[in-house]
Parts: sequence; C-alpha cells; structure tokens
Amino acid sequence: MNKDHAMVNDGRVSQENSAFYTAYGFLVADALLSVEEINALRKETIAIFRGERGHVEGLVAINKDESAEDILKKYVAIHFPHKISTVIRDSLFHERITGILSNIVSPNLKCMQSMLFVKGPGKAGQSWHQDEYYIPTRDRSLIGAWIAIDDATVENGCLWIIPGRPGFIMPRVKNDNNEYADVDTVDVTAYSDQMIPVEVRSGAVVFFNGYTLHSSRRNKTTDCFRTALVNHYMSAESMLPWDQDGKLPPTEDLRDIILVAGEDPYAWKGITDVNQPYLRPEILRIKANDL
Ligand SMILES: O=C(O)CCC(=O)C(=O)O
Repeated sequence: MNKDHAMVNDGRVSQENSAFYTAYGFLVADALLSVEEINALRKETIAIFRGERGHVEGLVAINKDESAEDILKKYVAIHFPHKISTVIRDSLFHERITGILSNIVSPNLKCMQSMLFVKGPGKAGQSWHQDEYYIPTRDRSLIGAWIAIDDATVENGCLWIIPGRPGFIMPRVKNDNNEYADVDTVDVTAYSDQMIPVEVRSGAVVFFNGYTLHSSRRNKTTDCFRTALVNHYMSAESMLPWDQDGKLPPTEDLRDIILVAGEDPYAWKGITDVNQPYLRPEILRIKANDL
C-alpha cells in the first residue's frame, strides 16, 4: 500500500487515487475547505446545539447563560442536521467534495444522511463498523465524506481505518472496550496490525467506503473538542432500501434524499421528508438488543 496515493492533491483525483480507493476504501483530501468555510461550520455547530436552528429530538432546554463550550460538552452528535440548517445543507453540495465523489462514486450522486459530531473531552468514540451495515445500498456505493472542523488527532479521537474493503458485511459482536460508546462492534483482532489513525487538520475531508472498517476512540484530552461533519452519499442510480433499523416502514427505496450532482433516474418517485434531526444517544443500541 502506497500511502501517498491516499492523498488527493488540490481536490483533483488522480488515477493513483482512484486505484487506491478501489483497493483500500478511503482517501484523504487536505485543506479541501477554506478557513472561512470551516469557521462558518463551527459557528453553525454552536447555533444548532443551542437549539437556535429548530427542534432536535433529545436536545435539552438551553439555559441562555451557558457557554457554548458547556453546551457542547453535554453531547456527542446530532443526526440529520441538514434538515434544519441551511449552512449544513449547503455543505452537501460543496463543489470540491462533490467533484471528488463524482469521480470515485458516480456523476449522479445523492445524499441521505448527515451527522454532526462534537465529541468533547472525555467522550467515548464509535466502535468498529461498516456504514453499509446501517445504510444498505444495492450497489455498495455508500461513502462518507468526513469533514474535519477541528484538527483530529489520536489524542482527541480521530478516525481509525483498516485499509481494504472486506467484500462482505462482518458480523457484530459484544463490545467491552471502553474506548467506544457502542454496545457492539466488529471483531477486528485479525487486523490489529493494520489499523491506522487518520490524523487530519481542520479543513481536510476523509472519504471512506461503506464497506471500509472504521472507528474512533475516546477523546482523551481535557480541553479539546473533535468536531466533524460527516455527510453520507451514494450513487443516484442505486435504490436505498433503508428503514433506519425499523424506525421507518420497510421500503425498497427511501426517497428522503437530496440529489447533489447529476441526474436522478428515480426522480419520478418524488421526494419525502421523514427523517428528523435527533441527538445521538451516548450509548448506541441499534441492532444490538440481543447482545
Ligand atoms: O467521527 C466519528 O467518531 C465516527 C464517524 C463514523 O463512524 C461514521 O461517519 O460512520
């Protein structure tokens, strides 16, 4: 594996980048967003968690005197912030991001999910998983665009990736590692010498495939947040049989999507608006009831 081929320079995907993504399931684009764009996202994050952009299920009433830091420290993440924030919604269309996605996924692209992580000091991370376990696409085109709003380091809980894409969804087992918030995980002991931390500077974007094993560890700092916005995309040619683990009625093609590039071959089906923003529970129990 030539790690240099993971780096997308100046937003332009080279042949080496494409081959690397196909083989190893991730790419990193440094400085893809400008300082101004990152500052706007940072400001918006505070407004969203203050409840100033609209209702978020689970967000507690805000005491107006509380500092932004004290408010953010209470939470880990909000799912679907793009439903209430135009700044986050605009980020889905970021040209340098969709340019890369058009190259490695499809010129026709839709987004079905956003997640805004704050992960303050001491907060646990996300256990090993493959995103396609949660968000099934029919053509395995799912991809996360993970925008570093703060610098992400090993200490504050950056992403970890196991390069390579297992060609199948790995079974989930009980998690007993307190680095992670979740009750379940993937048993990755066979890959323990292959895990790499993806340390990036604010403004970088990490792209990872829905089959790529990834996780993030506890934020071990006492004073740093690790804020990141993750937008999930897939090819518009594929249907999306996603019922959110039974939260939504079973469907062969969830149409709560936003077309961000190209054409939507299923446009005739129309669009729905069923997902609403909610606070990610600190301990995630999705699909893990029997563990
Ligand atoms: O940012 C994190 O801590 C985890 C992100 C993640 O697992 C995901 O986007 O699928």
